[in-house]
Amino acid sequence: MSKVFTVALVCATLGTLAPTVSQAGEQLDRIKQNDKIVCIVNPNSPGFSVPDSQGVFQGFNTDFCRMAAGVIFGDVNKVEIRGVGFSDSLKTMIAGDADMASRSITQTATRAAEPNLGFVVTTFYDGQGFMVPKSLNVNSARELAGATICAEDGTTTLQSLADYFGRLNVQYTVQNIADKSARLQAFFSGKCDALSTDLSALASDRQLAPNPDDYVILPEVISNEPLTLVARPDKELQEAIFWGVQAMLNAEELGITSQNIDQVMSQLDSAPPKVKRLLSQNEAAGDVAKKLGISPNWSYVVIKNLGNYGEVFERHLGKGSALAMDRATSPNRLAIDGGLLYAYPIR
Ligand SMILES: N[C@@H](CCC(=O)N[C@@H](CS)C(=O)NCC(=O)O)C(=O)O
Repeated sequence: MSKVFTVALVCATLGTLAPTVSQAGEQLDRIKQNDKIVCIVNPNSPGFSVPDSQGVFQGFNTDFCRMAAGVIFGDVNKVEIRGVGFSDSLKTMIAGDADMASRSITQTATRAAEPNLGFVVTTFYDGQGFMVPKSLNVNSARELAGATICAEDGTTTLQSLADYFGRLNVQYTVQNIADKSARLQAFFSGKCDALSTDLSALASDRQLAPNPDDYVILPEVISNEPLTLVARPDKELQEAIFWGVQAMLNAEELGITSQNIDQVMSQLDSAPPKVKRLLSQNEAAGDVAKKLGISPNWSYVVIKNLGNYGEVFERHLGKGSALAMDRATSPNRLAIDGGLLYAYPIR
């Protein structure tokens, strides 16, 4: 990580230091002039961002790119989604060459202190873990003494490995391979005993194995990885993205889905106050739209086209998907259900 950020600090532009109030929202204005938002994702991460047969990116993370387009333009398709490797994603954002990133970036203090990285809202609460071939007959990370572990520099991964095994006083060797395909190739061909990264990435990478059933994810979770949307620092842009995610969480709490939202809209006058505030242009949703300069029906567009948070999770990552994550035991369920997703008030 340190190497990336030494370069990054030198490269960071000073543009955002301009103090005049009139400049607030200039990035959002520029995005509107361009008639699209440029969003960075992982180029090949099943469930999170992967090109479909038409070459269009699909997945949990890409839906948050579309969410931002829906909030800003009232059209979830006004987005250019670019697949970029992890370290290059941070460099691209720092250099000011993209508007946002939706791709397994942990919000850490040192990254958040970078002038050009605007951390906005955590979309997935994760932690680092380990995947091993079943044939290794290992049931716990504690049994990995002497193992060779494939991991990636420029991420939070290597430091957490050192912390964890240092605490256990266990020796291990790291195969540090920056390129994702080369790293997976090394692991699947047996050059490493284990692969370590975020649990979400492990579940996704497992789908890229010649036979996913040959691999198992170990139970240990060795770090906190709040995977967070990053935007160009800009008050209006950051608020637009933040409240777009909150609309998805509020909708889930209120039982509003892509399937029933038109029915809800047809009876909005007699709907409960919280529903009106979320969806009516005469209530909080409308006030927010005017103040931020975003689409007047931003919350409707997001829920209608993408769904509430739970729908997006289930579609790409849930039990019916290839990744088969059980949301009921995940931190990524609503706070009212015991999870960490706390819907901020739209009022
Ligand atoms: N969340 C951690 C780790 C992120 C991470 O390791 N991402 C890797 C694991 S899949 C990745 O996206 N690699 C693929 C790539 O570079 O495109 C961080 O922010 O440092």
